[in-house]
Amino acid sequence: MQQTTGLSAEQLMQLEADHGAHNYHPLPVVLSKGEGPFVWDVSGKKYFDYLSAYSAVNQGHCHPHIIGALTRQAQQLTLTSRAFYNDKLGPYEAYITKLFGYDRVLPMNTGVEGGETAIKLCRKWAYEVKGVPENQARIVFAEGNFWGRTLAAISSSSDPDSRGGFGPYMPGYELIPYNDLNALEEVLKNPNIAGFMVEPIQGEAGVVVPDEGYLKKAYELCKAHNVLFIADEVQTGIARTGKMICCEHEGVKPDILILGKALSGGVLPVSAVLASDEIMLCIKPGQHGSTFGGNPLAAEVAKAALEVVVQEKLAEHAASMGEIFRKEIREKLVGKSPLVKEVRGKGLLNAIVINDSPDSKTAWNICLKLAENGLLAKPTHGNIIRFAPPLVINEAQLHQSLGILIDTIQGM
Ligand code: IF1
Repeated sequence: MQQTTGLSAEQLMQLEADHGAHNYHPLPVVLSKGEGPFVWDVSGKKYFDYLSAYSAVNQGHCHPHIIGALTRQAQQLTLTSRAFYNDKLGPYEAYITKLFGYDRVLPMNTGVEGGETAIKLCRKWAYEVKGVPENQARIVFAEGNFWGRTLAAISSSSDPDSRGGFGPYMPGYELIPYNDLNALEEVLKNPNIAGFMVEPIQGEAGVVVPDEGYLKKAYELCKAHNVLFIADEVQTGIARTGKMICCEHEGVKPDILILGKALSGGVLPVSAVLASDEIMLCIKPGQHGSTFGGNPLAAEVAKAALEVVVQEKLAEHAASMGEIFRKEIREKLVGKSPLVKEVRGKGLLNAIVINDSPDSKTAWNICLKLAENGLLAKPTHGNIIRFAPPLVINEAQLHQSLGILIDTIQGM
């Protein structure tokens, strides 16, 4: 039975408008329930969720195995801090390191904290192992990167909206074009470069898929220059692109791997940084941490969330559903509808590019119409619409939702 507040959608939206910061511009839909690939609004209307909370809900909304772990552990012990041991962290750490093939994990909460942790770790390694002179370590990023909202994260951003008006910025970064191996080779000539931090597919930039071989070659260039390859798989990881991590498509094992979002199945903020002994043991007691990182509730939830991905073979499923998705969109929309220029993506991380300028309202209006017809998606950068349903969507549901998508766009 759905619990309601007794307030209308209009009243609920007005409360946010009146009392909340205006740092978001949501679609006018007020949700109050989720299950699998579906969400319901306060009036009981059902939608396909084609955003999955920005790929945090890969396992589907309120997955019983994850919610079971959450509710069991919530009644037992939620937080101890890392001043003491707890009985759930060790088993989780053993599980996640084995699953992804790393020596060690450092647990944090949000994705951006994972990125911060990776950079701190990389800098420490640069000074202690590589031999970079004090305070000289530099980290390379690609233009269009997005890894969160902290000052360290926006300091690497090339997006004026994310970055503008928040200076001064953090030093020690290099910015090169994405998908450009020559630029990477050039910047790596600087012996003080410690790491290259990159998204295997740029999410926020609009699901930008690099050329085949880019990641592999970038990794090899990093190796040749004794530079750490740091993969931000906060959005692309945990089966979203059809492999457990997206780098696997090119046989790359990152030196530092950052996971977040779906690591908890969207239940609470859980992130993780994975690395080898050589890298991870550069950080000693007292040098990094967090009140909530590694708490027993998060540990149980994350272990359960990963078990779902493994047991339900969500990576393979995402790969095959993604093939169907792109094939259908290509056959029915690309070039057929004057509105759709391109479809791109991997697994169930896809986007269509709308044939209009980034400052037009076309993509926003398509999303409003899609919502009316029972499918939720959100534009990014004005003229790109991301399509990322929960990976548990079955083939019949995929075809049904594709029907909504295709009919809506063809009808406009
Ligand atoms: C917002 C988009 C997604 C991420 C990658 C780290 C983080 C993110 C690759 C930080 C976060 C978000 C956050 C959300 C919108 C969003 C997003 F719209 F910007 F493009 F996912 F697609 N690395 N992505 O994508 O993780 O600290 O938020 O847990 O409004 O900021 P976080």
